[in-house]
Amino acid sequence: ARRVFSGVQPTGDLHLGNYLGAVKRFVEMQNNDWETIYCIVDLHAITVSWPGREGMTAATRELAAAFLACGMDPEKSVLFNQSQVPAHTQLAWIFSCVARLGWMNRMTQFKDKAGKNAERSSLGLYAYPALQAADILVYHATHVPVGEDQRQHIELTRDIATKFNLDFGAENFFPLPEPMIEGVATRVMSLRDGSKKMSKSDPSDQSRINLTDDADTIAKKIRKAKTDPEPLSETLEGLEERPEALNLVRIYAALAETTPEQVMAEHGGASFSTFKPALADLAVAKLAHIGEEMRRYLADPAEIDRVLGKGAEKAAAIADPILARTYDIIGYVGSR
Ligand code: AQP
Repeated sequence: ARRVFSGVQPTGDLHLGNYLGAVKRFVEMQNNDWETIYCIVDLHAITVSWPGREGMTAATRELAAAFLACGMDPEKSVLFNQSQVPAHTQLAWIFSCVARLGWMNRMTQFKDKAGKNAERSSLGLYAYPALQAADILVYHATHVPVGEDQRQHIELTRDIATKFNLDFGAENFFPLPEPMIEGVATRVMSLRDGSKKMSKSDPSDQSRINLTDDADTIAKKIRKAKTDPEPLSETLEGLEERPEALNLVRIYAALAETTPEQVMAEHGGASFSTFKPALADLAVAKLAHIGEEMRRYLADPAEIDRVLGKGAEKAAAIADPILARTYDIIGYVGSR
């Protein structure tokens, strides 16, 4: 069976990187006969800081609205928030007894997010990848569509599955999930710095396009995006040393659902004063309605909560029996 799981943190507005690297692909897979489970990972969202009670609730509803506005269909995909399905945390404990400290110490996202002051980071930030492994494996998911930044965590998930199966004598119990890091937009870069990924936590709002930005804001951010003074080269190879230009070409290709080669065939040699407006028009056509749709969903928060509650029931119906089998494998009294 092909079962897809992926999660997104409710930690602020979704940006173009989250959209092209994750959510747009979630919707494509949903519409292509995969069994799809998509989770708002609210437990992960407090590993760095807490946005306050109202903030937490609002961020979760906003992310649900963004998913729905992007075309996620709760009849086709299981859509829910993580804290409503306790099996995630229950399996995470077991995985934190399987994962080795040496493995966790190698996680680059922890190093990036903890910064210089690792001693003051939460235990949750450190243990995050074990919970992420549980998120995926509690569904026996086989495929995980994510951006490039998540590759190492999916590899860790495979290591945890392998070691659990071996140590507990449960051959092939947990599948080894495949990361699906595909397409031209697996790592969308900042609009201000071609060497940094586009990120929610970048202090500059000019560095990213948010799905809530209106048409004017989207167009303005693209017109102001950092580039070098040269026009586009004739071929894609010519952009190798020009990360900002390459990023814009890749964004164009992803939005137009074509290849960077095709974009260069059409726009190669163009100056940025013609390429940027073309990209701005395309981005507005593809993105501006998402913000409007989001606002429409957010006008009825009770309906969003109902969708998430129903999704959580469906999720638990898959996860609970897998957790029960895990307990049985371990030999916990009460599970046999
Ligand atoms: N720049 C990106 N390009 C392509 N894909 C990206 N993703 C994130 N940034 C890019 C993918 O989006 C999904 C959801 O991400 P997340 O919210 O779980 O986590 P994140 O990676 O923490 O998002 P940010 O924006 O990068 O937040 P901060 O600033 O907190 O680090 C994932 O599939 C991710 O790969």
